[in-house]
Amino acid sequence: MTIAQIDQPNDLDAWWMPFTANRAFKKNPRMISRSKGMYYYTPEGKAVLDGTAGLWCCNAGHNRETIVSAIQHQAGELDFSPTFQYGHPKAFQLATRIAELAPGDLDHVFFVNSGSEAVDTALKVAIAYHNLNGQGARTRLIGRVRGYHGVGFGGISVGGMVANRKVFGSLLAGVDHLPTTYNREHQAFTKGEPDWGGHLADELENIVALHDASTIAAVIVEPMAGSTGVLPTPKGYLQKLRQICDKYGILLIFDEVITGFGRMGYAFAAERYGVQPDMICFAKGITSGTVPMGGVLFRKGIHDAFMKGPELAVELFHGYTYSAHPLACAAGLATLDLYADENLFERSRQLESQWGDAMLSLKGLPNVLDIRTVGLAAAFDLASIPDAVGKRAYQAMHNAFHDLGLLTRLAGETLVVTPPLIVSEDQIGEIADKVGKAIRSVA
Ligand code: PXG
Repeated sequence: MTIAQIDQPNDLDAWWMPFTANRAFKKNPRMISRSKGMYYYTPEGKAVLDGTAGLWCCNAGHNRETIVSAIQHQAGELDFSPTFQYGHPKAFQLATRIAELAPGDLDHVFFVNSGSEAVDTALKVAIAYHNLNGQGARTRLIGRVRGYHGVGFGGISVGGMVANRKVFGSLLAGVDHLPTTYNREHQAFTKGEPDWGGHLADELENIVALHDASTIAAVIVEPMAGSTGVLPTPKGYLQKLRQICDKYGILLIFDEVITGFGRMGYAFAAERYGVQPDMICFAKGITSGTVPMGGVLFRKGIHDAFMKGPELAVELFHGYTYSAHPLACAAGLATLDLYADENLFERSRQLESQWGDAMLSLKGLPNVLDIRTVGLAAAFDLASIPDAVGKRAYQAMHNAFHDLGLLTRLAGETLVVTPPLIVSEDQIGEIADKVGKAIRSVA
């Protein structure tokens, strides 16, 4: 039996795939069975350049030896241990390491298993924090149009991508949204943060005027909206949000599930913008995608507000069976070592300009309505085929995989590329070349 035969699934029917056009996939699959460095391999052994770091998570590239051996070793030493009322050393070590990377007094870490759980954790703690402070009327949560905060009920309530919300009922009550920061007329083909749009943070003043600050718990935003198709925040926007939140005692949450761990050239985008949020949600890059893990960083004052009452009492009635799973902690520690040893956050920062120029060089190709780049991320908005919205980008993604050997991501009619931070300068050129060919293939 050949390796290809061993790797072939025998039936595609039973697995209901997430965020996937299941019927189209099962008619014409894009199958991946191995990975190494910058590459995926199909069951037939064909190499596919990873243009997306998996799903924005494999920032250190694939199957890196130190991470693999840390996970293998951990599985043999301590497979699982409870983290309710018991601890294991690597959870404490990893929390300390993450707190050291975070700006200011964001010095306490709560572990979860995904970005969605990180978001729900942050939103719950925001409401509980105000409650503890005698401000129990502060329950409203403010998100942003085109925001993505995972798929829990909290996350889709503050999220602003209509397809993720519209068929799921009435969602959380008491949620409002800032407007999107994207405006093609003012921002098309911008490299980095657009000059236009900082003033849109002032919309928070209007929301406060409508609901009154005394009812608002928190604002949650992504420093760069990734899932919706790479929308960098305009210059000055996040700073302004911080000022308005401070003015009204509203907590500011940065959802850094995508922007954390090097995508924007820093451990956290908060550092890039010089803005200190009250909480940071993270996931994905913490283990370079190898073992599921997420978490929330809290400022000292928020954590300390809970450390009152009888010492034997549980302070926060929240947590998951797999919070701080030993395999995830081992993977996280090895991943942070690798990021540091290879200066990958700095590398991402140094490559950003070349990356942006390479991607923007595709301006002028047929059907390209806008190209946005920031950090090591880029998005290409394509014009829809009349009466077949989404088909052009889907076909481009499919052709890139099968004909060009490049993994890309789809967001509606937008193609997205976000490579591992180990991408070489030549591979940046290769990604631009192949994205260009994929776009031409659907002209
Ligand atoms: N917050 C943000 C900002 C995210 O981008 C989540 C929360 C949820 O994380 P989990 O681990 O629950 O999936 C995300 C996830 C894409 C893509 O192609 C983006 C995400 C997930 C899958 C695909 O843009 N973001």
